[in-house]
Amino acid sequence: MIKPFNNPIYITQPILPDYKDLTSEIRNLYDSRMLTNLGPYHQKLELKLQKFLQVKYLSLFNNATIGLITALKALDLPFGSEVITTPFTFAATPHAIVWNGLKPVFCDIEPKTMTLDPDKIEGQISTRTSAILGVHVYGFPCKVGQISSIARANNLKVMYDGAHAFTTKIDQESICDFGDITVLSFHATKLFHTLEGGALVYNDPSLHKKVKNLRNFGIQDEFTVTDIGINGKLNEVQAIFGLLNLSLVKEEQNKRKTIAEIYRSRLPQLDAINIPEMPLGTSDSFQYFPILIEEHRDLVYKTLRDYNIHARKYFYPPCTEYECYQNLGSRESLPVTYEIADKVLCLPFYGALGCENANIICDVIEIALKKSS
Ligand code: T4K
Repeated sequence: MIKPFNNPIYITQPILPDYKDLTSEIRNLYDSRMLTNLGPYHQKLELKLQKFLQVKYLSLFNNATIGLITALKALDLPFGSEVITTPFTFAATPHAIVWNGLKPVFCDIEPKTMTLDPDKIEGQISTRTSAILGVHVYGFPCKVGQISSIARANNLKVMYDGAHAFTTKIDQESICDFGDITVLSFHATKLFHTLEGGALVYNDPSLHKKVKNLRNFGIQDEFTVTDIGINGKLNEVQAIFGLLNLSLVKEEQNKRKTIAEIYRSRLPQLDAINIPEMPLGTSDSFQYFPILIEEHRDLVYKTLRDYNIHARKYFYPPCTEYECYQNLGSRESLPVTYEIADKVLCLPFYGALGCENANIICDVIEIALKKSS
């Protein structure tokens, strides 16, 4: 008989650097007393990440939300203009639009990748539209080619929220190469993290100057402020964690791959369960493991919780159910979003989970679905 876990099994568990390595770097920090304001660890991490992801420009931020807000500001979109985005995302995505005095226009997603449906974007474009903000949800890439064509034809900027897509690639090319700016999250719940943190990635050198300036209050030098900037700086302790964690990412991904194989081999045997597949030619970031459950998602969620397994309904409800966005979409106008949000469940997914626990999670899901029949 399967017993509930004594300690909770969460959706994720952060990787952590070797304690001795960490303290030796912290010792250096004590000696230098340079704790923040784009210090040497910060600079080193920016360069390392640029190389690791093979991207042209990367600017670190203190979290992805401030990164999103700054990226939209850097694109210089007309105040009050409309940004087409997905309601199937974390609250930070539309919030960043509104924090810039812009209006989110929610467009439905397509069922395979759960990202913005390009065929529905055009119907949402008006004379007030200034940008498209797609989300590579769970690391599934948006249909970047089609979105680029639509943007080009309508003179729109394109931004991507790549909070879940740290190493996602399309045909060997980093997902961050597409669109004007991509935002990454390095929150503790992410595959690669700096406790809290994030980055903006882009190819345009003029954006680089602008982003760096906005990140540091718009300060040019000791006596000159040229932009209404923000404090988006990542501190040196976070940068140290980042440098040490970066060397653990590959191993963590391999462990997650093994867990994904267990889920993939066992769960599709259950009639109610579908596992979304990454499109051909794309490589997974192994950030989340979403499954879609017909009819009985909430029963599975609750049964897992009875066994102290904390799967998460990311992203239920859709953003259009939040009080602040209620007038901006509904089940009728966003049918695919609502259908996916009703079925989705993200399973615990981290290296230290181990094969045995992954199998127990599958057993409990089986038990839940038996109850339903
Ligand atoms: N765009 C998208 C698409 C996003 O998903 C997010 C964030 C953002 C933008 C904004 O990125 P940031 O500004 O945060 O960089 C979590 C994360 O806080 C959030 O970063 C993430 N997406 C979102 C999907 O998940 P919660 O409220 O679900 O987190 P919480 O505290 O319930 O954590 C989940 C589980 O992780 C816990 O049950 C236990 C475990 N955990 C968590 C933390 C914080 C740990 O083991 N250790 C920890 O330190 O939002």
